[in-house]
Amino acid sequence: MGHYKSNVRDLEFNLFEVFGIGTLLDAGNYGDLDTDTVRNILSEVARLAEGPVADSFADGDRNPPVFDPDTHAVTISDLLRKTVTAVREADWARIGLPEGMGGVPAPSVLVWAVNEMMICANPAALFFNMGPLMGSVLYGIGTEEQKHWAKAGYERGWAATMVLTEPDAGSDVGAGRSKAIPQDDGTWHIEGVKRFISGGDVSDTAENVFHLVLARPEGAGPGTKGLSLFYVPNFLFDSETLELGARNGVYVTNVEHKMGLKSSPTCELTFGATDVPAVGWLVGDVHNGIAQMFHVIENARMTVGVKSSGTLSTGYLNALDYAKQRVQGADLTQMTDKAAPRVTITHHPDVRRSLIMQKAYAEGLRAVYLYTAAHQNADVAQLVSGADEDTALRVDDFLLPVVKGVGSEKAYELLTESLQTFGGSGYLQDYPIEQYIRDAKIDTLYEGTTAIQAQDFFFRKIARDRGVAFSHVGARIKEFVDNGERLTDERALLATAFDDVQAMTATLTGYLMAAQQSPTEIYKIGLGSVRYLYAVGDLLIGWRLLVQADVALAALEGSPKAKDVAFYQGKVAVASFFAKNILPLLSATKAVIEAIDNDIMDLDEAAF
Ligand code: ST9
Ligand code: FAD
Repeated sequence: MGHYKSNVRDLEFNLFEVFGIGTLLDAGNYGDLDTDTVRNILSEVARLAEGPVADSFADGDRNPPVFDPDTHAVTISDLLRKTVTAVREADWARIGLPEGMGGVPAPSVLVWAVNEMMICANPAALFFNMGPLMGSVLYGIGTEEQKHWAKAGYERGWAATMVLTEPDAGSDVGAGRSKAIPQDDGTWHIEGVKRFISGGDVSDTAENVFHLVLARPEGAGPGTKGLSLFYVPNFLFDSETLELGARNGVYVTNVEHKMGLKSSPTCELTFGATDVPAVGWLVGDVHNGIAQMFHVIENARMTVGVKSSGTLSTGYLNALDYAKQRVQGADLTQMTDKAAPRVTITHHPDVRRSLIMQKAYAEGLRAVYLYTAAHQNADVAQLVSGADEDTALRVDDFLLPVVKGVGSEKAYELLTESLQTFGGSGYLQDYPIEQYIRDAKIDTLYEGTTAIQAQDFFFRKIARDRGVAFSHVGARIKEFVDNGERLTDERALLATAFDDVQAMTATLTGYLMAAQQSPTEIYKIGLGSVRYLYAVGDLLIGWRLLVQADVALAALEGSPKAKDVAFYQGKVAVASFFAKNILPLLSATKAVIEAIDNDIMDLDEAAF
């Protein structure tokens, strides 16, 4: 049995019982994809993920790719190559790609459910397969010729990267110094050094890699708005047939040694530092780089959130398996009887507390990312929340920092609970949890650190949106609170949590207004924004878990299949536990946010 444990039952519960997408599928909204086909896809993907994809997970970590600085090349192990090939050949990436590229139209909830399993079975290996996603963005924003490259490149299995970061430009992408020099033939020559580029080399698993690169055309203005987006392939090629030509002047000049995700080469890429220029093409023939790149970034942030939640899920399921078997100590009611029978650790209250917390965040984060995904298709959004097309887009945008920021932080935090369940054994490489933790830490860092997510959430997704998306989601929460016979205590707890979050939003908005007169008031938002993001995350998790519990209770009141009874009972218990144990903490967060002062901003650095 491999390390990876999928949770197809929970995915199906979300899609079919909570959202009810079967009605859309069976009405033909997504062509041949009907309910049965989607169920088959989920179980087929789980089989692939748990088997061939998961196979090289530990080996890739212990035997990471080797970089040869003389040839600028990376070599990978045969086992990792087999995984990468299995992923490519299975071609699940086709689901949800634009039809013009040969993709299969599918609701986003299905696409992300598939991604969860494929990515979390072996996250580092999946970095070799970013070509389809980058290609789909290029297909959406490129010129006609670039659309052809996107489609044909996908057919030829080309790999791809997103290239923003430089040594002095991490969170502050606008500080980037790489430049683009126009050529008479309409192409550009790119010069500069980018670092931390995932998949900058994919060894011999693809014949070509294309890089989507942010660089500043000579004479362009400062900041992100002065950046343009360029398509820069490793090998030049025939524009029509895509037959490979000469090597382009972009080379891997270093590969990082990392805490985790070791089989994903994280590369320094140097453009145009040799006799061979790094030739690039302006994407879409327009200078609108940062907005174009955000099409990639939005997908990547969602990917990271889904990866986090799915990693916690497999961590929890591994911990649960272990806890059911590990015998240690007597039941607490018999603690003074030294001859009492020894029990499995699932009998100990603290182990149960820990397991239910892991379950709550694993299933709660999944519920939130799938709710977000539901707003990526107009018909699904209408069905799930009554959002029209414009509101659906806003809700998707609004929830993204929660999926990424809260997902990555909470998954990392709760994975340490999964490890704790194993006792000392969890610290060993005999079990996958220590690697899950190392592989998951990066999720709070790349694609915008948590601080960046929190600021994006408040300033852009709430203040700039004038609260439109938040009001829509808030109205759905209120509807749930006010309507329903079941779970009355829990609904009351949710109502208080909702009021607390509303109050926090008002307080932060007050700081923003006050900053117009007194600029340092804005520090208070910076001091409170991560805390606030987590609070909204907990509110949303609590709400979605309770919605699920309501569905589960209704199912239990009917005549559920015997095999489903425990599943539904678990849904009710986890939602109730979360409401009683986590939601009340938001009142404390509210008090903290209301009492924020600027003392630590006034403190001399020397005093730290
Ligand atoms: C990276 C990659 O870290 C890591 C690997 C990811 C892997 C993902 C894989 C993808 C798929 C693969 C498939 C399988 C693979 C499996 C792998 C498993 C994970 N929304 O506020 P302003 C735009 S890459 C939309 O003034 P500043 C907008 O155009 C590196 N657009 O910002 C705006 O103009 P306007 C990632 C947004 O002060 C303009 O930017 N690095 C948004 O100039 C300017 O906005 C980062 O993420 C938004 N939320 O710049 C950098 N925000 O206002 C993080 C801005 O007119 N830093 N725009 O609309 C930031 O995000 C900064 O806040 C900043 C600030 C750069 C935006
Ligand atoms: P910094 O920006 O220097 O941040 C340092 C600390 O300061 C952080 O805690 C941060 O939250 C905080 N901070 C910085 N600015 C602010 C602010 N304005 N407000 C509040 N706090 C702030 N990049 C790519 O372009 N492509 C890739 O494929 C890619 N893959 C990566 C893979 C790995 C394994 C790693 C480690 C990084 C990758 N990155 C990639 C880069 C990644 O996106 C950056 O590391 C990330 O954006 C943070 O930038 P930085 O490391 O320079 O940290």
